[in-house]
Amino acid sequence: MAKESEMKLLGTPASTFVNRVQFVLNLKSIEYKFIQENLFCKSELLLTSNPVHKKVPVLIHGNKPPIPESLIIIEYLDELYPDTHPVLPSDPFDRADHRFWASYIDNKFYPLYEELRRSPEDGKEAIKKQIIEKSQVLEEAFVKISNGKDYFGGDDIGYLDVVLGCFIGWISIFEKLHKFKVFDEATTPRLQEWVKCICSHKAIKSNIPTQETLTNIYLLLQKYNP
Ligand SMILES: N[C@@H](CCC(=O)N[C@@H](CS)C(=O)NCC(=O)O)C(=O)O
Repeated sequence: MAKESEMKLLGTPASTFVNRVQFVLNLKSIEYKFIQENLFCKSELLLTSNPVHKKVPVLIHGNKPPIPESLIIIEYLDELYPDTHPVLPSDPFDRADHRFWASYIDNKFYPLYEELRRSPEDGKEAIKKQIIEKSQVLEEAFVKISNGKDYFGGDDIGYLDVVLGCFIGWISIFEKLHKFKVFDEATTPRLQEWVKCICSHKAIKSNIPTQETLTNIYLLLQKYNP
């Protein structure tokens, strides 16, 4: 029988969506057991814990049924431990606004990277242009939400910082491999500074996969899932 309070996280160390959950577990100083998955040969535990999507992350908290989907896990943890480093804002309007931008990041911004990876050469420039346009939209959101501070969350990391922050490693790989700049001094100066703050934050840096790991995964994806 699992202990009532034991936290288990099913994931892979180089998964962005898993990393964002790890960031929140770190911020809240929650101890957890990491159960490593092989996404090329999924375990019975993953298939039965997330039968609908069969994806990581999945959180298993004690004897409760498993919780899939990174944003749902993060909100669960935030409600469970509201007093230790809350990540969502307390004001209902601000919470709605942060959820809007989280949905924009997951459904409009990040999917373009997968499109870029899979696109034939002659389609890549148009996708890069869309990524840059969307990064400018995010810059405007950052300026409005951060209110002159270092993070979307203000003085310290909040919900949107972990939601977008988990993609920093991949963004940098795409910049190198596809020779373009997503966040830069001229077009997104505030987000460029934000990237530096995120990468050096103690709750974040230990769970950002290395550039070498991500490059190897990129090459594997190109080979087995082009
Ligand atoms: N919307 C999901 C996305 C999760 C996701 O795409 N996970 C990837 C790893 S980064 C996965 O498990 N992929 C395996 C597959 O697609 O079969 C979330 O936010 O948790």
